[in-house]
Amino acid sequence: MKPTCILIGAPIDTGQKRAGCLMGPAAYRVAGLAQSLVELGHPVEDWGDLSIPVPDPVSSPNPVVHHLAETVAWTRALAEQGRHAMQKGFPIFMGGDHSLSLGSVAGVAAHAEQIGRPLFVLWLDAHSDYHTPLTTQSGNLHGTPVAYIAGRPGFDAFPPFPAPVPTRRICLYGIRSVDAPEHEALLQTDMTVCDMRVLDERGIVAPLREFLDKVRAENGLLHVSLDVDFLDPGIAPAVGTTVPGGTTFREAHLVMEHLHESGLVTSLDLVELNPFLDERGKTAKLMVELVGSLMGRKVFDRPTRSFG
Ligand code: 6HN
Ligand code: MN
Ligand code: MN
Ligand code: MN
Repeated sequence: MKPTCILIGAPIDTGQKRAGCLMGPAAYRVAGLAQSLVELGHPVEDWGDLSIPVPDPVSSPNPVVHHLAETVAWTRALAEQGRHAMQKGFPIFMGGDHSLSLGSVAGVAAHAEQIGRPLFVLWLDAHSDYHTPLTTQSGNLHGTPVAYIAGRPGFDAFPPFPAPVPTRRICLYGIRSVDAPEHEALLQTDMTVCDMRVLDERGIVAPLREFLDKVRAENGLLHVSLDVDFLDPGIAPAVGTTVPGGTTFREAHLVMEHLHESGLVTSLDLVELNPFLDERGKTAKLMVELVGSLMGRKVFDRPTRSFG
């Protein structure tokens, strides 16, 4: 029996300054995400869009940080819903900007801890998102979730992360924009950092296989966080933080196909889609296709693969 896909919409715009990501969940629905999963044989439950109560004000020690109270409220709501969804099936968190992952991964981590399995995180992104609310220069909290997940200090306004993920279980994949304070902090860790240079030289598959082997060896759960800017802006223009030199159409599908074949992925974020910047739904449709590949769609279905 294929796992039930649970769609959770999180119309979040407050982790950055360009309006539009809040239309993301609607765009995924219009682009046919649920239908495509049903065609692949997955039961689908759409739990609708989350919302947050008007938050109490929170003061920030770093004056450039904006929308801290709203982000904390989203984090609580998503962590709660995410944990619940993990008990029922395979959650797909539809953002919303990347501040979504502060909460989605918190929920997933709480579940992993409860069932006593290690959580691994694969971060498909142009950016490392390793700022803390103290180091961010833009004040945009979508640049901070990896630090929260890894248990870096500086998140005092947030609920304590349930079970911080050791950095050796986190893999950044496709990155090509890292700020100086992030770079300095990353060098102090044993995180697997597959920047674009690594992928250009080694190919898109080999480093992924190595990370998946680690997940398998430890019987881990694997959370995948897919930022639209992982993709080259030429194929995925609907994102506020475009960085040239991203993955191609086939590279991105190949990553998803390998993730499917691994059988290891247990939850997924779709983040940073800004439908207001899209060209006739092109990016939303591509993201839905990529989810299709991750959930089992094949270009040509052979009984076995013999590529080694
Ligand atoms: N994202 N490092 C930049 C900042 O503002 O901190 C960009 C962050 C991008 C965030 O990819 O979700
Ligand atoms: Mn990101
Ligand atoms: Mn990004
Ligand atoms: Mn940054």
